[in-house]
Formats: sequence, structure tokens, C-alpha cells
Amino acid sequence: MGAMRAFLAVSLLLFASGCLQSQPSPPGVVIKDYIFEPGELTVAAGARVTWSNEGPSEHDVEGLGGLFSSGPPGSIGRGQEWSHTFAAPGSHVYYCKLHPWMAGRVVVR
Ligand SMILES: [Cu+2]
Repeated sequence: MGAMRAFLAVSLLLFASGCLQSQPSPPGVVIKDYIFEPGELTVAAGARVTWSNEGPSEHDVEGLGGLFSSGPPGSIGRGQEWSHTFAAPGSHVYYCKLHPWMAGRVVVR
């Protein structure tokens, strides 16, 4: 009976971890020094995208044409995050004002 219990426990664990893995995670971009990852993110219209600064430096997110902005240069401090909801389909290039060579794109379908 002990073996059966162990088998059931293991099956339950595998089932549970499978469920956890299939959970859709909210769309997001990780900011590192000095890249946005992923560089291109595709989301559905209406999605809220979160940028998380995991690098040691300050960064920011500025949409080309000022369509969206996290604020002044360096407005997303180390360990901080910022979110924006993309209502309509489109392709949005953005960059970091503090480090203008850092760029990414959000494609909204
Ligand atoms: Cu930056």
C-alpha cells in the first residue's frame, strides 16, 4: 500500500507542476544592462506589458513618437517595474532615453 501511496503522491506532484508550467505568465520585458529582453514581444490587443528592471542601473521606456513613456530618463530604478496597456494593434518601437542604443519593440496583434 505504501508503494501505491508514493505513486499517487508523485503523480499528483507531476500533475501539479504541469499545471504550474502551463499557467500563462503576464507578458513582460526584463531590462538588463544594457538590453531589453526579449527585444521583440508580441501581445494581444488590450494586454498590459510590464518592464522589470533587473539590472544594476536605472533605465526607462520611451515609445517612439511619445506614444508611451515611463517618465524622465532613468525613471525605472534598479528593482523597479513599469507597465503600459496596449489597447490597439500596432508595432511599437521603444528605447531607453538614458541609453539610447537600448531599443525594443512591442507588436500588438
Ligand atoms: Cu537604459
